[in-house]
Amino acid sequence: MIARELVTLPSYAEEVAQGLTTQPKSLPCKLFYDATGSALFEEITRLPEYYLTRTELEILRERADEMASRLGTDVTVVELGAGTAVKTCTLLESLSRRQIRVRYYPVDISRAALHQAKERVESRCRQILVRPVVADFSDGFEFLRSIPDKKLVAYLGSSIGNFDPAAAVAMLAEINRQMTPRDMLLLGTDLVKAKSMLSAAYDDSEGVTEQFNKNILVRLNRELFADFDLESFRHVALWNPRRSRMEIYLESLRTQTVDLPLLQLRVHFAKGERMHTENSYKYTVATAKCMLERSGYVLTHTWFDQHKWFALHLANVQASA
Ligand code: AVI
Repeated sequence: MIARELVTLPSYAEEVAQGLTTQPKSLPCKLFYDATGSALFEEITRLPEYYLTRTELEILRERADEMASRLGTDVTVVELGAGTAVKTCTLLESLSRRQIRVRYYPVDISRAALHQAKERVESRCRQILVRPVVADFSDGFEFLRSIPDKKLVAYLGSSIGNFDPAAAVAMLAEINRQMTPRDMLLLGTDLVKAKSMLSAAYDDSEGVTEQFNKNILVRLNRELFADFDLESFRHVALWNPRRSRMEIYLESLRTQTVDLPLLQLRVHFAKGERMHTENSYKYTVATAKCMLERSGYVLTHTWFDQHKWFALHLANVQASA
């Protein structure tokens, strides 16, 4: 017996209840990222099948000088969702060869990750001034206004791909509203490619992505006292060419009932029923350009890796009419 009145419900409780009582069932992908989920995602980025992270890093390494020359001087780098700042170092180093002082504002929800980011960048490049910003993007992007210099706002890692197109445009437009006409955006998008390669990236042979996906259930068991049986669900990753996205599900392997006492819910799953947990949109240059234009930017340049698996787009803020 759980005394409900003594337990504070997590902020996501309402969303979970909604997702489990609507057909088809779903769970919000933001639930992936507790401490275990973040560590599992780090592991995913090192998997041979998950080409995204290393390919983006390759572009940044090979094109950093070219990027720096396009950015001009006196630019401050603000990286949204910076994590431990593994990717940005090379670009910061190239910038610091061109200007006396480079300022770097890594922005993340995780204080621990930001601490590591500061240590990493400062140890590699002494002339870079690191100013970590702890922020939750669901509270908006007003903190960008308090950074006075000409800014490069970097949003890397294909994180934009986890938003549906309308939400992606809304978010990029919100960022845009906090930018000045001399600021720029550097956006990383994964590109449309062969189904076999995409499927492998989201259903790796070691089962790390499966563990990452099921970690949502582990979290609901721990935080909502739910009784999901992990063995009774399987990880499913499907390419949807019509919507240009990978779709991630947890599929029920049997007819079963799950209790979520804190939500006063008993949820029935049919055998083979799929619960949606994440989308990962894949872009072409044309669809990325369109998304940027609809959000108030002008695409000025796109860099690719040698196979054209991933793209980094540089965009200016559209001049207002
Ligand atoms: C964080 N995001 C960009 C990852 C992606 O590729 O969409 C999340 C992920 N989901 C499964 N594998 C990786």
